Amino acid sequence: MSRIINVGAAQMGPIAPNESRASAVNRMMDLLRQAKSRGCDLVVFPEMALTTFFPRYYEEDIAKMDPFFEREMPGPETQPLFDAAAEADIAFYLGYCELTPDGHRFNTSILVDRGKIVGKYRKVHLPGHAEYDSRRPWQHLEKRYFEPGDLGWPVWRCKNGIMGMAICNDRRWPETFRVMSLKGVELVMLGYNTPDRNTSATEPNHLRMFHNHLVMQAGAYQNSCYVVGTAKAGVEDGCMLIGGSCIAQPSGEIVALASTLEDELITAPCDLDLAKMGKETVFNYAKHRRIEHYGIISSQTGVEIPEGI
Ligand code: CDT
Repeated sequence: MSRIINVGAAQMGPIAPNESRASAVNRMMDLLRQAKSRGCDLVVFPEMALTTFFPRYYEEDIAKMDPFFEREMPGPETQPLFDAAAEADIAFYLGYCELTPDGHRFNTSILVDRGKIVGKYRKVHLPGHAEYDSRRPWQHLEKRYFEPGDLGWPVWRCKNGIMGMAICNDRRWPETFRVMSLKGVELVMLGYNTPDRNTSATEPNHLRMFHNHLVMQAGAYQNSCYVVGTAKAGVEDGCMLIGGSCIAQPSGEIVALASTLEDELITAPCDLDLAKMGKETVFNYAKHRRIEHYGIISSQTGVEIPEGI
């Protein structure tokens, strides 16, 4: 039986700080309609797809940011997206900010199929800082507003494949992909909001896009899986976010690439059986991994230069 699924990366242009959930959801429903007309089975929306990327703003009292969080999912404003996707028989990944009933805040994504949440992921690698930094033109306060995810990287069976999720900065860390690929992942979905310049150090701006693709293509190749990366792009309240949404196949090659900084759907037929070749040959983990040498990867966080070298 063929395991070709049509996948869409539904890039979104900027979301203004005062843009309503209803407006963002309408934009996503329009992208879903396009996805239906192009035969998609699965659509990946960006990180924080319902609101502006608010960690660029400092608030002393973090509860003042609660309007950017969802207390229920789906809620009244997101239910129409769930309904439209169920009607179209399209599964989707959605990034949003989660406020739990007991007061925990996470940068979260969900996988929804047939109107039901089949998977939830909470961002593990939170970038940025926790306190106001006067040297930056804008802040990146994810460490202030969110707790690190507490769910690890589960994988789920969906659309005949094994699927996993990650969020933005996670793509820069090989551990993200490797944990999921040790569970057989065949397709990793990932939404991002990436400013076009590094505000913590001096670095040529073009490297932002280079690194964006470098890490997703490497993740796809080294773990023999598809990677679907979807941006929120364009100028949000004066802060430029890169686009470059793409679908990378298990060879590491990009097979679909966005060309705008606006709402734009890119699609590719993804043959999940293509993931088999790498998993059975070069990256046959059972045959080739040498875990006796990998211990410090999970027992040591920072660099410790060995004594006497
Ligand atoms: N949202 C998010 O995680 N953004 C970061 C900004 C750069 S920090 C290295 C990212 O990884 O794209």
